[in-house]
Amino acid sequence: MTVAAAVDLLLSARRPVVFTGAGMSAESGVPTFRDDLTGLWARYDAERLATPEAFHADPDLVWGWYEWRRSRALQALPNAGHHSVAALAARIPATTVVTQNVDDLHERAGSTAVLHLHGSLFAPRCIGTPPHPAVFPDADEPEEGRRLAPPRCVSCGALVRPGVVWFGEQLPEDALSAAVEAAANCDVLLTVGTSGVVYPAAEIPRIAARSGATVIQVNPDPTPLDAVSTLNLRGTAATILPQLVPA
Ligand code: BJW
Repeated sequence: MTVAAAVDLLLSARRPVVFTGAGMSAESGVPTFRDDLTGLWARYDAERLATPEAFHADPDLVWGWYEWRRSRALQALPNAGHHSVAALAARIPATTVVTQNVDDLHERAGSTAVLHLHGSLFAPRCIGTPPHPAVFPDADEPEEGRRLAPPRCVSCGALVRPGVVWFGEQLPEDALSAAVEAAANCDVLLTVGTSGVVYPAAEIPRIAARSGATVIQVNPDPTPLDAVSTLNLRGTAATILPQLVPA
């Protein structure tokens, strides 16, 4: 299948799904999850920091890391790929956008009702029972990052934690079931910038493929999702997506 055929397929889709991972925001300057860490975090491994165990063992380290990432995400701007995703949904209102990203760049490009499978950097919550949202102050982050004690919940005094989904935690039930349903009922699924190795999110394109949808993948590198993709477009989100959704 050629890129031109992919454009026709995508723009004539009745219920497209766009499924995105960290590569979607890479050209906005947000490092991918599996890029080497920098600054104060250079000697740590992201997979080990993104766990409830790490937060309980060293809350200042983990909260500091998330505050550093939140400040980087705040400074970033949506790239041409995010704008193309929003443009697709403007052309085909039945489009569903499912993201594993914890930034808000899809929303800032104009996408609405984005399904966030792994939570958000901007929705901290208290670790008390039952979990409840928490207000937290804006930190003035140094370039290299810093250890930082998490704030305490004003209503119950428990620690505030990042509102993201860590390894071993349940994904938000509503977002996951809506994403599974959209994948099972879509005719085209566009997967962008994900390594496709973190479950259950990595099932989303596989569900679409099993249900008979055409899967188009955009990624500069091979991934395990190559096997379920009808078309593998080797390139970056900001260069390929504007070709798929011409202005
Ligand atoms: C570009 C680009 C450019 C670069 N343009 N592309 C089945 C099998 C095996 C294991 C499991 C399984 N089911 C569950 C598990 C365990 C685990 C898991 O999947 N582990 C695997 C690593 C082996 N899953 C879980 O623990 C999940 N929970 C769960 O299953 O709970 C079950 C449960 C049941 C009952 C009770 C309790 C629990 C939770 C997973 C949560 C993942 N969270 C993270 C962190 C979020 C917060 C944070 O950001 O800190 O989510 S991990 C991390 O990976 C993050 C990402 O969303 C996610 C996916 O990463 P992504 O987006 O694919 O990024 P990268 O960096 O991996 O890849 C970037 C890609 O972009 C690359 O391919 C590049 O080539 C490409 N690229 N530049 C386009 N410009």
